[in-house]
Amino acid sequence: MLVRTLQEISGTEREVHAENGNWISRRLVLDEDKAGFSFHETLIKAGTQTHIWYKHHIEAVYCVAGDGEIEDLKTGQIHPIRDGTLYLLNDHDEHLLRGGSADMRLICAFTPPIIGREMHDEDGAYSPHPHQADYDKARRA
Ligand code: 9YT
Repeated sequence: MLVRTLQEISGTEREVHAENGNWISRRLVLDEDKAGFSFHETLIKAGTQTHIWYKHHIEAVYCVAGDGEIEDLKTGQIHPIRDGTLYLLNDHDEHLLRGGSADMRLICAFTPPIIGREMHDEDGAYSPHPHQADYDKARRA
């Protein structure tokens, strides 16, 4: 069993700040923890917009505080996000994530797991996992 608090990882390698200041990711569970997924708390700053397109990962995102919206760039649909809203990026969905009037606190799970200090590339993606093909096969992608 592993028990870890946000306080313990705050200010360490497991806390990643977006270069543009739009978000902070606190990576509570990483690849090295051998869970098969990674588990993060992400703060999305109010009033920001971030282009995201996880080409190699599936992400589940559950909002526990604040407000914002997600725009699906394939369909043009805009969905409000608030405490109790989940979205699942199960089709490598390209989207815009917007912070609303109060910072959003999001609980996020990634498969394949994030390894460490991944940052979005110019397309809004993270690099593939070293065993990407195994993870794709496991979810019959
Ligand atoms: C919701 C989202 O994907 N935000 C970007 C940061 C990401 N959640 C992370 O690396 O924790």
